[in-house]
Amino acid sequence: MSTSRSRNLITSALALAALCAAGLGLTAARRGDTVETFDFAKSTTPTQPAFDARLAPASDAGIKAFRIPIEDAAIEIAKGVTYQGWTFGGTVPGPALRVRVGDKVRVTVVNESPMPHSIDLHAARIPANVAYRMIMPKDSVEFEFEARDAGAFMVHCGTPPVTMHLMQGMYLPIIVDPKDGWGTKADKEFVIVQSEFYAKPGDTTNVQSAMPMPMEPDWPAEQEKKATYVVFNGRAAQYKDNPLHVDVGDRVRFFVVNAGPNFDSDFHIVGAVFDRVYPDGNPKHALEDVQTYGIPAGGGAVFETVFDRNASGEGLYPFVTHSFADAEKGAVGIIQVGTPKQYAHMDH
Ligand SMILES: [Cu+2]
Repeated sequence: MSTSRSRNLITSALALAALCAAGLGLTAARRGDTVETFDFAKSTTPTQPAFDARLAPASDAGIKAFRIPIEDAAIEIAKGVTYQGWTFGGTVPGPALRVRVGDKVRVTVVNESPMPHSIDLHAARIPANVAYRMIMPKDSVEFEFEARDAGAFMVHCGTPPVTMHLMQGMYLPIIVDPKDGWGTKADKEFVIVQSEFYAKPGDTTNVQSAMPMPMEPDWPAEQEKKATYVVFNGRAAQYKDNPLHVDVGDRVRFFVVNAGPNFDSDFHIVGAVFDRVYPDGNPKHALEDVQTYGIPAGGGAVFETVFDRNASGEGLYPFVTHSFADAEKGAVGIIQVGTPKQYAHMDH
């Protein structure tokens, strides 16, 4: 055997080994050993001009690791109205998490605020006393669970009084996709979290400032369930000025979570009918051709509709909670399909 030929053989063997390694890598990826990390101290959901409701697909990574800081933040709960909130990740709602059934979900919550908080993740089957324990300032909690149930779930702070931590803004959505997807291909996906704010003007005693003070929690109003604002994604009526954009013909999937703390959400799109609703986000529960679907506080559902050219085509479509006192307090937005030539007058 000539030197050059043996060298070629060695090269081939090395190439084969490399291919095998690559193959093993693929198998590993398919087995779901790949870890994808999301650090919400480093990436914050844009909230201007409106909270970004668009949702990217979940990746193939079988292990998804989320690091979520708890921090106090001034948030805008209506146009020009600020509120001194407590947050997951600096926004209200906190960042949307997205995983698939079968994924291992690693959660690390770091308390960077001056008071005790905790996390309660409705998508997890896990001993609550361990995962959902109190997290003192500067402390953190870390746990892992396997996502077993598809759906749109609420995540929130569970520190007593829970209502106070909810009215301060401590909630976020987690979307769990079915193992084989939702059965239909959506062209656009959005996440919408409904919640209430109970707010009163901030204390101006001893404050000399030209700026209006942030609003503060109104505990008696909350106990009487007299909401100041009812909102989608943390700010009253933000999607009226900044509609959600879709194209004519799009199948659109909405993941709706109702964080409450007190009201139901009666989710409805004016001018459309839902082809499918998955109560609690379970594909086995699919309902067809639904006008309005109620989501309890602490619940979620998945909605699909198609903006067909010859039906709900080019135009403007308000989405609301059909409990209209709540819509008038801010739980209203607009879906803009295509580029309508003129804006119809709409009072929704
Ligand atoms: Cu809390």
